[in-house]
Amino acid sequence: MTRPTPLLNRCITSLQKSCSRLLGSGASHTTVQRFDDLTLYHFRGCPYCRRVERALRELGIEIGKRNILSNRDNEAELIQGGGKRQVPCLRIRRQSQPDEWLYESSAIVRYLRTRAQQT
Ligand SMILES: N[C@@H](CCC(=O)N[C@@H](CS)C(=O)NCC(=O)O)C(=O)O
Repeated sequence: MTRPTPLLNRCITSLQKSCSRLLGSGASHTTVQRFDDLTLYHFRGCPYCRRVERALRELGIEIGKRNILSNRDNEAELIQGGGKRQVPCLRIRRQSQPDEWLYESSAIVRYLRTRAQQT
């Protein structure tokens, strides 16, 4: 068989990239990164939480999760630490500094994207 020309090679590479972008948009990562400093406060049925959970899957990030409806302690922890009863909320533990409690799904997804790129 004859070898593909450089132009054909470039076309194949470009097609492969487009396909993986299209297929990858809803797919999960094969490699998973675990971030032990992050915890997501959430509850089932919350559309904003689903948005964050989808981003976690797409980015291949695994973190701890605390459901505030199924566990009153989790709810109390969120209100006391974060200041309000709103989910999703991402708790970010920092060394020798107070924890950060990040509200707003769009801000959480942005933060997760940055973290995924750092490693
Ligand atoms: N703009 C916020 C909206 C979050 C939101 O409205 N969450 C609802 C649950 S879906 C909530 O926590 N409401 C307060 C409550 O249920 O007490 C975001 O994008 O995260």
